[in-house]
Amino acid sequence: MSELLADKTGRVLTLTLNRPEARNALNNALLELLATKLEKAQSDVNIGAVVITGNERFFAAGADLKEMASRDMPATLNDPRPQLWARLERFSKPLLAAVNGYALGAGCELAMLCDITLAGDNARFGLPEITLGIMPGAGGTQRLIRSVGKALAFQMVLTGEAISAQKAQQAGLVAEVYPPALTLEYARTLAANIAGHAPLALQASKMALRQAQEVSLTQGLQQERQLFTLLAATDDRQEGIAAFLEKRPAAFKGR
Ligand code: CO8
Repeated sequence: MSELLADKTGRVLTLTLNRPEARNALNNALLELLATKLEKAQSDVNIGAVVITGNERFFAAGADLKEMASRDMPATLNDPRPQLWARLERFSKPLLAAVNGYALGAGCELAMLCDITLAGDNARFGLPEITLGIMPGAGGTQRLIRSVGKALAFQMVLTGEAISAQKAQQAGLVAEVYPPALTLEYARTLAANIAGHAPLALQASKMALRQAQEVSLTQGLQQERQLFTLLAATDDRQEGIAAFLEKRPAAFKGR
């Protein structure tokens, strides 16, 4: 069976990490599968949003330590993983994570790369790299501090200790917490709701929100205004407003 399962229901693609014997550790082959699926989903007009999930006990236990063990400094310098992560980051449609159980190291980094993270109340988010004599290398320090702030980010990275779903929600890492058996179902429902909106407006919104974490307020406001103006040229903008005024559901076409 594939290490990455794919299911398309309506406009939502669900990608399930499936290496239970290795606690869904993200080896290069699995990252490659994930990147390839997201690239296909990017150009598929029938996919409006993607949910990444694991199983009820493990989202992902981090980078594959058996694969990493043999990598010295020159091998790490030429590691394909930064490129693989860059391919995941390029996905411009809404991306959700449905996390049950452990999201550790690169697993936590994958959840943080997603736009909305939903968690089961058994979820544990942590960056245990420090306990292995290394440090986070796929956005762990950068995304975590932007998401949860200085105090908790330093605590998590320097101790390597994981936090609960409830604490992650209080800190802003997680949007909603559910009973584990319902996490995926709620994530797919939310993704379906999102995927019903105008695709170009979704992508522009995602771009603007992401930019907010990178640029000054003045630059961010300029970019937001430019994207807002561009959307005025879309059929879906006319349709969305007309549908509201005519008291009917909008029929968006993605143009
Ligand atoms: N990599 C490879 N194999 C793993 C991993 C992993 N991360 N985690 C677990 N496994 C394997 C174990 O080796 C074991 O295999 P085997 O049966 O052959 O001995 C099997 O999964 C079961 O493991 P456990 O018995 O430990 O399972 P438990 O259910 O008792 O515990 C845990 C589950 C809590 C998840 C535990 O396995 C654990 O702590 N795992 C390691 C977590 C960790 O340290 N993750 C961080 C990895 S480092 C990282 O992610 C750096 C990212 C840098 C990215 C840079 C990109 C450019």
